[in-house]
Amino acid sequence: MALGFAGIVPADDLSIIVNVGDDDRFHGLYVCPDLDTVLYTLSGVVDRTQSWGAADDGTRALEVLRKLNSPGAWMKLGDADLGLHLYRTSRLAQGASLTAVTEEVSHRFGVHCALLPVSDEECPTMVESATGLLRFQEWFVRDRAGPAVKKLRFQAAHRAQITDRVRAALRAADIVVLAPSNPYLSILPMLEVGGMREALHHAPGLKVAVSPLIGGRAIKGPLVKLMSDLGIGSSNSDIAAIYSDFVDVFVVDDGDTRDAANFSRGCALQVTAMPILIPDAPRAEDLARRLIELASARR
Ligand code: FO1
Ligand code: CA
Repeated sequence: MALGFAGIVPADDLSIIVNVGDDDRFHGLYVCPDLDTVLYTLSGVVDRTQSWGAADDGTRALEVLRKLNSPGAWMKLGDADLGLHLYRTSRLAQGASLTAVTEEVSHRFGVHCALLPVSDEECPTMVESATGLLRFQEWFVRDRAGPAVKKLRFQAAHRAQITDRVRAALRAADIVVLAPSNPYLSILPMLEVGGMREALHHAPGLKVAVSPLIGGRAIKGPLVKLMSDLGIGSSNSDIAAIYSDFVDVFVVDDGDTRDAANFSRGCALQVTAMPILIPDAPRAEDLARRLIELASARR
C-alpha cells in the first residue's frame, strides 16, 4: 500500500503512519519491525521472499548470539539489520525521539516521504494466549502465532499519545487510507493510542479503509484464525464494523461485490469494490490512483 502511494504521490505530500505495537528489545537493541518493513520496502532493499528484513542479509552476528544462548535469538536479526538497530538504540539513548531517529534513517535510506511512528512512547501489543501473557513477537515469531488468542491488550497504548506530526498529517490529508492490514494486530494498536480516534474523527479528508480479505480469506497472516480465537466473525461486514465510527468508505475486492451489496444495506458506510490484490508495485499504484480518485470525486 505504502509502495503504491510512494510511486504516484510527491514525497512531500505523503505521510505513512506506522504501528509500533510490534516493537521490542532484543540483545539490548530497540527493534521496530513495522517501521523497518516500510523503510526497507520503500528504499528497495527489502527481502522480497520474506517481505521483512533486508535482502541478502547475513547471519554471522545471530550465529554468535545463538552460540551464547542469548535470550531472544529466535528473532532473525540479520547483520545489516542489526546495524540499523544499533544506530536507533544509541540515538534513543542520547534522547532523540523515535520520530526524529526514523526521519534521520529514512532520509539516509533515500526515503523522502514522512515515515511516522504513531507514537514516540512504547506501546507494545500484549497477547493474552492459551499459554499465558506474551509480547507480540514472542507470540508471532517464537511461537509461530500458534497459541490460541484470548484477548489482545493495548494498555500502554491507552496511556501513550500520538505524536504532533501524526496529528498534523491527519489534519492536512486530502485522503486517509487504512491499509489492508490485520485490523486487530496492525490497525487497532494504532487506533488505541491516545488521541488517535479523536484525530481521525476531526480529519477533514476522505477516510477510506481497504479490506484485508479477498473471497473471505486474508491475503496473508493469521487473520481468520485470530478472529475465530477471539470469537469474532471475519467477514467484510465484521471488519467494516470495527472502522464504521470514523471511516467514510470501505473498499472490498471487486470479486466480492455480492458480499458488499449485502452488508452495505445495513450500514452507513459507503462500500466500494475494486481490485485490491497488490502483488507488485504497478498494482499497488493502480489501487492508490483509484483511491485518490474517490477523494477527488468528493470535492
Ligand atoms: N518474522 C518472522 O516470522 N520471523 C522472524 O525471525 C522475524 C524477524 C524479524 C526481524 C526484523 C524485522 O524487522 C522483522 C522480523 N520479522 C520476523 C517480522 C516481524 O515479526 C513483524 O512484526 C511481522 O511482519 C508482523 O508484522
Ligand atoms: Ca506488524
